[in-house]
Amino acid sequence: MIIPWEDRPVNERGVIWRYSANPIIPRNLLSTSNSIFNSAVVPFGDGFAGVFRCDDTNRRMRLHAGFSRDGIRWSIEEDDIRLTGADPEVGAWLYGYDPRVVWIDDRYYVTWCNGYHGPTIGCAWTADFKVFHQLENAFLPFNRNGVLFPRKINGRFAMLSRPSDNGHTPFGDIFYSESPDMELWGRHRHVMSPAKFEQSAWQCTKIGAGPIPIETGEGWLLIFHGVLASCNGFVYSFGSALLDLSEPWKVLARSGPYLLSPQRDYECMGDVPNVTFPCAALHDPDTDRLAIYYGCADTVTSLAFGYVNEIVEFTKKTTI
Ligand code: BMA
Repeated sequence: MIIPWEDRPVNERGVIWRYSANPIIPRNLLSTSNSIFNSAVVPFGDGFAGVFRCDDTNRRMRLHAGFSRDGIRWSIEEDDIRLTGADPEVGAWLYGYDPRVVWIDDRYYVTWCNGYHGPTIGCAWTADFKVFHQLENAFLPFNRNGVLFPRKINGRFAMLSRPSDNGHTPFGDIFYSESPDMELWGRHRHVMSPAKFEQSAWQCTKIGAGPIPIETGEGWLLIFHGVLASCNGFVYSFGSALLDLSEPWKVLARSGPYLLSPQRDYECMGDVPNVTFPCAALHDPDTDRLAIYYGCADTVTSLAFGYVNEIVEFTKKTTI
């Protein structure tokens, strides 16, 4: 597997750096897309597949499957994903956004923010990114940012989520939950609250898990977004934390500085200005390279690169 990559620019001082050809997915890739952002990708076959958040020109929030040989140039299906197999009460589609995708045991699981009397965490599985089998919603409304761990922990599926409200939640902590079967979720544990404003303002209003956590010798590396409520609205940046491997609700370290914040034009201008929102990362364990996919200004999708061991060191060194 050769993941997307570009070496660190000579004068780059950050722990991670942006792809020079960002954004990689334009807002109008589909004939009916208003915007394509906050999307998730995984290795698949000889290349990659993904679930993309495509808001259409009715401004309805839809999920579409996509495929790529190199992880950079994407072909996204014109038709949105039609989920199958759910109890009709749960399966009636209202809206879906901010997907995550992960391989666990023998199949790909998809989680997303699913409309059911308010936002909650929808779940489905697929083998081929053509047929998506819908499962029960993981939680009651209101919840967002449901992110599965890439393997069972202590014999159970494990998920991070962020309980919220029905609107533009100005609060929010990350919690951990377990399930024996991907249907019944419990053993809820608190993971992290927003930081204190005086300590780390970019993550002081609300936080939410981003890509699927990455297992390292130092713990689970979690890349998460954080929000600052500025006088001009929310600003979404992202940083990193290390969670205990067998008790992931225990935070071992958490970066004070962000890894990346909205600074480029395509991050600062769009349907929602000043948003960088990561939903996926590809890791190549042989080279330690990491390619992070993040939505920009709720409009387009971009890539950033780094090395996992450098991000782990940064997290420990700058922990709050
Ligand atoms: C959050 C979610 C994200 C979005 C962000 C900024 O609440 O809706 O999809 O990127 O707001 O608008």
